[in-house]
Amino acid sequence: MDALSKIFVAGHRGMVGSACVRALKAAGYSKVVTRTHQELDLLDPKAVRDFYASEKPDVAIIAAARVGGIGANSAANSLFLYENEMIAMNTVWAAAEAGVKRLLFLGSTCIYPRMAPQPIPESALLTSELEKTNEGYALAKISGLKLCEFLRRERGLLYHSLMPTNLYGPGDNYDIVHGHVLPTLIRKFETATDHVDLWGTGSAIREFLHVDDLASACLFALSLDNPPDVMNVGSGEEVTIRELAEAVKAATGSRAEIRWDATKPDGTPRKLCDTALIRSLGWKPQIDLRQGLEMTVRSYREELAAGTVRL
Ligand code: GFB
Repeated sequence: MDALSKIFVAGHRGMVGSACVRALKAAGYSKVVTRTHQELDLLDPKAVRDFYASEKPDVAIIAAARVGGIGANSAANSLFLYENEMIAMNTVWAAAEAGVKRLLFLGSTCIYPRMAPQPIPESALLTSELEKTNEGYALAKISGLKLCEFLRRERGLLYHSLMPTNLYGPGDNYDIVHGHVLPTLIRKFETATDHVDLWGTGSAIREFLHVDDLASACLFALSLDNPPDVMNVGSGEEVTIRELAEAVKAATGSRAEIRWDATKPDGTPRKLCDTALIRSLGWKPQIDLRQGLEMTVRSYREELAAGTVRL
């Protein structure tokens, strides 16, 4: 990939896609191609084939997906499987058919087994059962990364994948029911009067990565001549949901009392990815959780004031 490459970013209005576009532009890539959902329905194979045939990008970054937190996933595994499978198959297969030479597919560390060894190495893929709350999403992402792997082996195309840990940052979805835990907690503390109701027991352990760090990992992966098929991307910083709640409370300046609703699921008990591989090749994160939380509370307030926040 060089400064003159034409780069298609699928999902440029989402948190990950928009961070990739910002990072590409900041790095001097001026030929970035995007399409809104109205302009191109990624669930429609013919529309996606026609798009690649007419635009002929050199590189594609597949950041489009139906995403959501534990509530959204567990209530609609069928939809998460169907839409993400279609998006993955259409965007990757049609790219290969159109002769796109390089493609970066984005997944998630929820593709790994529920009881994977911690920190989770890439080799844990498909070694035991998945976490039930997000099985549909995980299966679709596993199909996508496998399709990239097969096309690379069979056709010599440089298609490869990154598996980021739980992400947060500007442009996140702050929907209380469907959102991921970190943005949801920001909104709950920002709108609380005297208490906040949080889900589960607070004992689950998660790792969080700022989306701008993921975007830098995407550019890094695309700069490698012979990237691994699958690489984890994480911060290496673990917190319990209880510790996260205290950190969000501090970052928002809230005084609300925290109450736990143990009737709601904890999900995977622990999810820390092993990032030895990407670090050994020369990438590392720049934004720690405390700093990232402050930046994100600020961007939430700005998005709210500008009327652009996704709720
Ligand atoms: O980000 P999250 O919804 O999803 O975090 P996962 C869920 C954890 O946060 C659970 C606790 O332990 C919840 O019990 N939690 C506490 C809350 N309060 C809340 C709350 O108000 N809202 C939410 N959402 N959680 C997702 C997958 O798993 O991770 C996706 O479902 C994807 O497929 C994503 O892989 C990165 O970390 O459990």
